[in-house]
Amino acid sequence: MIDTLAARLDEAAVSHTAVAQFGADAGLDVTTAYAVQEALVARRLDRGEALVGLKLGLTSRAKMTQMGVDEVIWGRLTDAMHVPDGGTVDLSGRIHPKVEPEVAFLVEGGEIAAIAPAIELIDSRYVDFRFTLPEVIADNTSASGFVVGPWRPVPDGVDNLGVLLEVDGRVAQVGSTAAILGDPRRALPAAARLAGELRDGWVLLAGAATAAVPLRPGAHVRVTVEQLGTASLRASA
Ligand code: 0L1
Ligand code: MG
Repeated sequence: MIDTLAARLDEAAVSHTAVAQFGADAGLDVTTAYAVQEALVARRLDRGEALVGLKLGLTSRAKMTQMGVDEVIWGRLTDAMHVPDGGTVDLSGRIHPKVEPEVAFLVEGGEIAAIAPAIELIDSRYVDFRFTLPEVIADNTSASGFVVGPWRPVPDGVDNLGVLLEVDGRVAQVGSTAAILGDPRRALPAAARLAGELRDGWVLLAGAATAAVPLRPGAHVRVTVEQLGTASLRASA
């Protein structure tokens, strides 16, 4: 069952065609869902992609309440998901992408070595972006892409930095890093506990500071995090 579900999600991503939710008959629980995620990402690694980090999801109280859970979830990042800062995201390779403003950490020796403003691109492989908690875990927590702005040393106190998400120069979302686990630095112990490993040089996406917004063709997206700077991307036409 694990391989069958992983194959279905992989096919959806590769063909850019959403799949129906698995439904109660699949009997997916959280433990099995992480096994599906591992099998799903293994297919990407078999095609030559490399693991470059981890992401946390459902890190805000609002998203946890929405999903009826009290624990964050995690997913895997590969090099093929990386979009250079200021680069273009090819929308023909996506289903119904959204962007959300995040904070990224660079991990060295099990510690946070640097911090950067970031954009996560999420793109559920399920129809209408609808899923249960196990279903979204199996789908690698909707991970599809990420942009990391310039790295810098972690300033004192990153627990309440202003965050701005602009689309085509207009403010789309305003928030605070406080929405990320109360303090985004909590992402490190959470990721170590949940994923069991954090390799040197890995990127850790700590979570979203605001709700996600749909990524439309041709849109220019810029995220600004107070004291950290900006990260940006453009969507293909
Ligand atoms: O990164 C995230 O917080 C997304 C987690 C999965 C839920 C979603 O796709 O909105
Ligand atoms: Mg996210």
